[in-house]
Amino acid sequence: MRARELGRKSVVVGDRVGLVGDTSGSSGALARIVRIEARRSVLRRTAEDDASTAEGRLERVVVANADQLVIVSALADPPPRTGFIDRCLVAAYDADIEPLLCLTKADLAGPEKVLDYYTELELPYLLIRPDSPLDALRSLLTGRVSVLVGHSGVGKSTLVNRLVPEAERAVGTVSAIGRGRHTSTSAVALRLPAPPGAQQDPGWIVDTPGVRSFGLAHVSAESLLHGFPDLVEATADCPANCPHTADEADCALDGWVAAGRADPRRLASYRRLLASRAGETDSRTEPDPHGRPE
Ligand SMILES: Nc1nc2c(ncn2[C@@H]2O[C@H](COP(=O)(O)OP(=O)(O)OP(=O)(O)O)[C@@H](O)[C@H]2O)c(=O)[nH]1
Ligand SMILES: [Mg+2]
Repeated sequence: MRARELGRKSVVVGDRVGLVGDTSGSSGALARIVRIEARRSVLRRTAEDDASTAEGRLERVVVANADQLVIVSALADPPPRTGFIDRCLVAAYDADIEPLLCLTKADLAGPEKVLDYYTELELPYLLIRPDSPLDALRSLLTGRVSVLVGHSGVGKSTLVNRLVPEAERAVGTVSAIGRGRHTSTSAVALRLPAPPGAQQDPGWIVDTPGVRSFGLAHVSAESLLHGFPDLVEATADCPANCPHTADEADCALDGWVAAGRADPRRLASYRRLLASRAGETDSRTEPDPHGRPE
């Protein structure tokens, strides 16, 4: 239980805490959390993008002390959404957490379209199918705290169950998505099993409930650009205080894309995020085959 002296400070998954009381862990043991250690990293998201409304500012800490953000996207059922992946990348760079793209359901569709969109980024990725060995993923998880994020139904808990068989995380049917049904309802950190004979800390994996959107109201307009390393270099030629929006005639990003140095879809995605933060467009009204927001 939380000690009263913590006040309103909330304890989140991944926090390292100080305990007093019976820390034996035996049945009926009672210990109190008296201290939350300084966090090495904080992954946040807001309910919406718009920082000018109370709801938009409502900030949630997804996980503390994560080293790696595993962005889980299915290649089909539900279809991948690069707008959502772009948002996760912005959040990862903002929190100084390394991103890893996990493309699941590779047995249902190919990754070409998604990978083509990210060719200019050195974004590490893995393809996952139900029968594929997980050695490459395991070695990227070793010794680190990794958090899985993604829409509902993309296979986060399925992956956790394969990595940590005794986790017994409930997995759902994809038909339930879009109706606000999420199979996982809270974030849970699980210690990864140590391979036989291994000396190294195997690391931790955090399963989270599916999110409909990844609001970025807490990220400044300037920091949004960090999620787009393929565009950053161009802005050196922008006028001072360039807002990088489409109506800014001297913004160097247009010339950069016209010269073929970055994918026009990436610039469009960056500008959609800028506009969405400014409250100009509502990302929820963008067309989506599943009627879900990015
Ligand atoms: N064909 C195929 N189906 C998969 C794969 N991975 C997961 N699934 C199926 O996708 C459905 C949803 O999987 P979950 O693991 O519950 O998804 P989740 O991301 O944890 O969903 P939430 O907890 O709601 O966020 C289940 O029926 C899984 O069996 C895969 O690689 N291929
Ligand atoms: Mg789940």
